[in-house]
Amino acid sequence: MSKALEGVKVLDFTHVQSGPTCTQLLAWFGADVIKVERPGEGDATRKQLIDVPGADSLYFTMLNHNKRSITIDSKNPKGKEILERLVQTCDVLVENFAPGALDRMGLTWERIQQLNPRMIYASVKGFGPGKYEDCKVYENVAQCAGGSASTTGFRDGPPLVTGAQIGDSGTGLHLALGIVAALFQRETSGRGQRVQAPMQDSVLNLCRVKLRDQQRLAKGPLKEYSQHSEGIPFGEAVPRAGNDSGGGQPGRILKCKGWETDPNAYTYFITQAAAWEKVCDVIGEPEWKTKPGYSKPAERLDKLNEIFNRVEQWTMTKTKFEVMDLCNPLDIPAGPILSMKEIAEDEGLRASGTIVEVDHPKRGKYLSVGCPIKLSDSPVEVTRSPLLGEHTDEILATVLGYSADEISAFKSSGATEPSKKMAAE
Ligand code: CAO
Repeated sequence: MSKALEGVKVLDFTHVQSGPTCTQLLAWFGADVIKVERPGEGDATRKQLIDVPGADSLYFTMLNHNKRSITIDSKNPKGKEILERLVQTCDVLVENFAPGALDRMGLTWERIQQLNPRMIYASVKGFGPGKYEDCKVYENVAQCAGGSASTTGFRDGPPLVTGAQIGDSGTGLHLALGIVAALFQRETSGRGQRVQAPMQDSVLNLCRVKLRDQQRLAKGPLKEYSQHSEGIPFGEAVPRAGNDSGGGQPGRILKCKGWETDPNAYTYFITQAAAWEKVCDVIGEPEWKTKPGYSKPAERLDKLNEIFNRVEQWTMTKTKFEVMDLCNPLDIPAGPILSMKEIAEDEGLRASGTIVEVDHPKRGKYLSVGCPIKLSDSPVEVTRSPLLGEHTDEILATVLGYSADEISAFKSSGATEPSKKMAAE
């Protein structure tokens, strides 16, 4: 069966997490992703958080499946020449270097357009144009600058970053969509274009509901926030809302049986208006169905703490899975708080290919997250990440059409070896 992006060649100049997430998705959809790495060193994550001595880290392997690796010193004249040849041959160039780094390699947008007017040139930077545009940015900086940290955590605690890598992987997803849209437009325009997804903007996009609440706040208190039922006045900015539901249906994280010893014995529980009568029955408060002040959603807003405390008395008598099993048939939305251990063992996620076991020549078998997006006509087979420079010869021969003699001439130019400066470091 063919793949959705079959025939698309991606020159992958990405490193760390944001860019590699994007190009991994493109590879899973069938693109030929050629990862260009610094000779001798490669993507810095290869050597970060090492758990198996001598093998690429899980950080690297889990973000670089289905790619090929070529080592090129982009500062060596012969290396520059090869890079320009690759720009002429590929459809997409993806990079997430610090601002200006690609320009300093000689690959400005103007030069790229001269070399290949059909090239789609996609970049991740921390910030878009403005006073911070030259900053280097990592995940948590983006979470803070994009509005996530100020709205995450509890009102009486400090801002919090989330475990979900919304700054890096979230931006990679945004960039991948931009690239696919640009490839589609190129079908009619015949031209490439620039695609930019700043991390701050991508995080903000994921925090859209908080900007919604910022504007609602000007009109009065946010009644679905628990601080409203606690009688605590709101300030000028959207506060941290703990585990309150971000939607119109009140929800909280509640303790379940075993919470005293198991840090994940909790459930998310939503008192959805449509299921209110069933909630009342299941927790043993049937009179709340008709009781004034409790029967209508708007009347309940100042009593959410009392109501959730009562629901929690019930959930504490059940395991998180029993809560799920009892609530689901009644259409009461609830969900267990799953640990990473439980997720790793989840049969459903394994069956769907979202959790996959991959074999690697240097580290053996390991678990990874497969492609979470399922295309019925473009199935994904996850293959291991490349070793550093593993496909240098193959790419020179098959993509650029180099003969064996040309490949050895290229190699003796030093462009695939660590530069003296790098070797000394
Ligand atoms: N050959 C020779 N040199 C190479 C090379 C190659 N194949 N590949 C990279 N380099 C060089 C670059 O040219 C650059 O050199 P100069 O600064 O001298 O021009 C240098 O390596 C380092 O690149 P960098 O500045 O991007 O790397 P860094 O480790 O200092 O910064 C990061 C990392 C992530 C902070 C920065 O790249 C960045 O801000 N990227 C954009 C935002 C982003 O994606 N952040 C998310 C990262 S995941 O948390």
